[in-house]
Amino acid sequence: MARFSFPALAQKALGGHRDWPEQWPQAAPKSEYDVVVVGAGGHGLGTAYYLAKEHGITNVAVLDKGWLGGGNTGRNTTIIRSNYLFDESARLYDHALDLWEGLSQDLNYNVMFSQRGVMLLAHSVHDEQISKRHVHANRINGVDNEWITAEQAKDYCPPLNISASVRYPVIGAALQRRGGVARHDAVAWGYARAAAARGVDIIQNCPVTGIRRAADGRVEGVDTPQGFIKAKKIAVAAAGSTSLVMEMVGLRFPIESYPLQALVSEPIKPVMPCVVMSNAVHAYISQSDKGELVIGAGTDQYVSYSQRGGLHIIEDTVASICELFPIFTRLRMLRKWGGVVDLSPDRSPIIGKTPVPGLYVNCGWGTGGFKATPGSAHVMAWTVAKDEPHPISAPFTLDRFRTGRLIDESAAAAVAH
Ligand code: FAD
Ligand code: PYC
Repeated sequence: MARFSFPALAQKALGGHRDWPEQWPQAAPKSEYDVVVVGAGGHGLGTAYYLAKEHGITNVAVLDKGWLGGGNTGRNTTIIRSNYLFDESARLYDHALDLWEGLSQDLNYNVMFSQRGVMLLAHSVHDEQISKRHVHANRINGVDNEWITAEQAKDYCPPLNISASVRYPVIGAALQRRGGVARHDAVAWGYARAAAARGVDIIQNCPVTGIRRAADGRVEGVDTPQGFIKAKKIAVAAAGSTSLVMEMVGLRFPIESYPLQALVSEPIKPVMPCVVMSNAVHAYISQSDKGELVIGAGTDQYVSYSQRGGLHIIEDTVASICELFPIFTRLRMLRKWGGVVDLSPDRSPIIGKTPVPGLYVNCGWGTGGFKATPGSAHVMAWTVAKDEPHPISAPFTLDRFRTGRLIDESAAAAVAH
C-alpha cells in the first residue's frame, strides 16, 4: 500500500473529490527509495507513474514542498496543442498529444480532455506568413494544422469579432483541430492516484532542502525537514524552482523564473466553442466546463519567484479580449492568480541526465509545459529507468547550450515572454 502525508490544505484542495480515498494513511517517508522525484506537479507525478507502470520501478517517492498539483499544474490555462515549428519539438509535443488521447482510460480517471480546436489568429501579413510557415512545417511532420480565412474562423468561433474596423483586424488563423483543453488538477490527481495504486509514495509538505552526494560524486539522497531520505536516483521536476534545486549540487542552470498569470470571468452558459489565441494583440481565451472564461497573456517582464503578477498585464489582456470579443465586455472578473514558469534560453525544455551521476532533470517548459505533461513524464521515466535519453527527448539535453544546437521555439511558445 502506498503511503501518504495528507495535509489539511490538500484535503481542502481535493474538496471531497469522490475518487480520492480520504482515509488513506498519512505517513512519513521511508528511509530509502530507488528513485526520489522532486516536485508533485504533473511532470513529477507522471514520471513516477510511468516508472511504475512501464519500468516496474515502484520503490519511488514523489516529494513536494506544498500540495500535489499546487504549482503550475494547478495554475495553468490548460491549452493543449502540438503545433511547434521544429522537428524535435513536433515529435515531443505530438507524442504528448497521442498520450492525452488515451489518458483518461489509462489512468481510469477523467481528465476531461476536450479536443475542441486551438486557433491562433493572424492580424498582419507578417503574422500570416509566420502562421503559414508553421502550418507547412507541421504538416510535413504529420502534425495537423491548417490555415483558415477570417470568415472560416468566425464560423468556427461565432463570438469572434472579424470586423475590418478594429485596430488589429483578424485576417485569418491557423487551426489545430486536435488541440484543446483538459482539467488541470484532474491530471495531477489522476497521475497521483494511479501511481499510488502501483506503490508510489506521495509525500506533501516536504521540501527538498539539500541533495547529498557520495565520495564518487553520485547522488546519495535528499535532505528534508522530515530527515534525510536515501535515494539511488533523483529526478527533479520542480518547475519555477529548478535553479534553486540544482544549486544544491553546485550546478548553475540556464533558467530564468518569471511570474505568469491568468484570470477567469464569472461563469456563463457555453459560448466559446474552442480556444483562441492571438500573439499580436497578446491574449488568449477559452471556456472551462464550469462556464468561466479562462483568459491569459504573457509573463511579467521581470524575474521573480512570486506566484502572482503585475495588474497592468491583466488590464492589457482584458482590453485585447474585449476588442476581439465585444460580447464579453460586460462580464466581471471572478479571480486572477499567477504561477512561476522557468524559461530556458531557447524556450525549449531540458530533459535528461545532468553532470551529476544519478541526478536527472526535467525543466524549462516555460509558459507551455502543461500540454507536454504525459509525453514529458513518459520520456523522463524512460531516461531515469535506463540512465539514457529516450530517442524523443535526446535533442533536449542540457548540453545543447554548450554545443549551440538550440531548438528555438520562442515563437511557438504562443505567449510573450
Ligand atoms: P509544477 O506543476 O509547477 O510542479 C513543480 C512542483 O515542484 C511544485 O508543486 C512545487 O511545489 C515543487 N517544488 C519546487 N521546489 C521544490 C523543492 N525544493 N522540494 C519539493 N518540491 C518542490 N502550459 C500549457 O501547455 N498550456 C497552457 O495553457 C499553460 N498556461 C499557463 C498559464 C499559467 C498562468 C501558468 C503559470 C503556466 C501555464 N502553462 C501552460 C505552463 C504549465 O503550467 C507548466 O509548464 C507545467 O504545468 C509545468 O508542470 P510541472 O509538473 O513541471 O511543474
Ligand atoms: O503554450 O499554448 C500554450 C499556452 C497558452 C497559454 C499559456 N501557454
